[in-house]
Amino acid sequence: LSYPEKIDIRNCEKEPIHLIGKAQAHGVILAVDPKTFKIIQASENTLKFFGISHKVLLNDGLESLIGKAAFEKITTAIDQKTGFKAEELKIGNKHFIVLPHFSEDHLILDFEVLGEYWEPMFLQQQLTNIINGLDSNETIPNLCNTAAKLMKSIFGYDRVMVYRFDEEWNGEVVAEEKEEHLESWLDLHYPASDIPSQSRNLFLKHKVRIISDVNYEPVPISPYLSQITKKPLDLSKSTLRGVSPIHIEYLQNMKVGASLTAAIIVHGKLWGLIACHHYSAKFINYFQRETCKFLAQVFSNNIASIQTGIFNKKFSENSELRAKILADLKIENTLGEGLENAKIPFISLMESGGGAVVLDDEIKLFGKTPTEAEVKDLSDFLAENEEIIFYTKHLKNHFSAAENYKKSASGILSFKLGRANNNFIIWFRPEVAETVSWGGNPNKKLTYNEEKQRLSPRKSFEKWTEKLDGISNSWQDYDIETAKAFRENLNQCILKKQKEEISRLN
Ligand code: BLA
Repeated sequence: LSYPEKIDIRNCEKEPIHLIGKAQAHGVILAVDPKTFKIIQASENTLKFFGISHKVLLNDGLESLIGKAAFEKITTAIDQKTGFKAEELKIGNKHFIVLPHFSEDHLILDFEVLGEYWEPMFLQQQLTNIINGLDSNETIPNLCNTAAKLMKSIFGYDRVMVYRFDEEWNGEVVAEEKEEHLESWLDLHYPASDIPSQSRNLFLKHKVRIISDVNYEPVPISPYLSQITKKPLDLSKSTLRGVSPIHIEYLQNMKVGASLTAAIIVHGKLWGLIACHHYSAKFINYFQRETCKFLAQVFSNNIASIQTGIFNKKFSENSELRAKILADLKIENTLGEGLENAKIPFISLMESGGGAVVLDDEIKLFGKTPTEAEVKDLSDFLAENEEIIFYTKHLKNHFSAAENYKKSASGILSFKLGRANNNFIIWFRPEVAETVSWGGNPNKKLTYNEEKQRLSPRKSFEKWTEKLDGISNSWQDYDIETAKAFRENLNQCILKKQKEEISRLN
């Protein structure tokens, strides 16, 4: 897909934002051929920053622009494959920081102004505050609140949000720290399409991104196509990559003037974002962004360790319950009868409204469930499924008949028993009547301009609420591990029974 192809709000996922061919206006992007060290592409704002027009720079050697010392550091890093460091340097009488990286067959250099200087002592204090502040939280909500507070106090954005993704990449604002006069967006939900997958994937790479001035004039990179690859430059790792016009429109509709976004990555997966808004232009420099990266990293590690603690606790509680249930299973009963007679119902192994045992065409129901006939149909559907363990919080998405019993079974977790394909243990989760609401007054539509607001959190919220139908609470990793372990236990029981029967027959 070439850029700019017609991208609108229906095909966001397709926008190749890494090939945008534009820079943000707060710095200069140069592309250098690493064989000749000639500048082959440049953002068209070099006159403003370096006092030299981009036309003059093109085909010039890099060394004459950045000086011998900086040039040597960069070439040494290339020779020794040591990885680049940010370098401070002077061009004319201006101080810059240059951030080199490789992209395909180009050496890309991002030049930014040095910006606000933090004394080492101040920096050290911030790092200590980050570690101490974040380490002292025992729950994820507390941790998120602390992270938002720290971000606000260190970087001073008007609004700081911790934005958490669900399994389908919808998001929710789970913590917020803001200037008092702003309306709160805490607890608001947004659909996955607001941050399309290519944007989320980039966050795994660059981790922190600023948009320093939402109302900026995008700076073209000239020439648009690289002479090496005959394609636009891949700016995935450039800190100065221009912003998708769609996202700019979104921010403008929110009246936001600048943003800082940091990735929260837990076990290699994007868990959420720290999203900061400012209501005028705002630049934070490279060193400050590194501090932000550090904060996000400590935050992420703490989430991982709290999650592990929760997992271990739940799993060990469940192990005890499982042991009790198994102790009650009598060899002379069928498994269905055994689970029916056990003092502890198996459905209590995890949060659920009800459950079913489907075994050798016999169905036993526990708690709140669909009818027996419906469970029979459902198990026919499950039998066709390859997976041994199947779970969803949105069953009717997979199996439309589930519309009829979404009240009791919007979500299911099931596993296949033994070697047969049509024996199951199933847990059901009821539909959650989510009490989500739009912050502020949803009826105050007087000032609401449909066309202008087509890309705005309020529109997104409407889109998101439409999707709420027939959804249960999510299955957690400890639920899934419990199911696996219980399956193992029951399979052992089945084997034992089969063995006894065989020995009886002999
Ligand atoms: C990017 N959208 C983003 C980003 C955020 C959001 C945080 C990353 C910002 C960045 O890269 O700096 C969304 N921001 C939010 C949300 C809140 C917020 C939900 O503050 C809630 C408070 N966006 C849309 C639609 C499309 C879209 C409908 O709403 C597509 C049709 C696209 N969003 C879009 C794109 C990007 C983006 C393409 C990447 C921007 C870029 O990196 O150039």
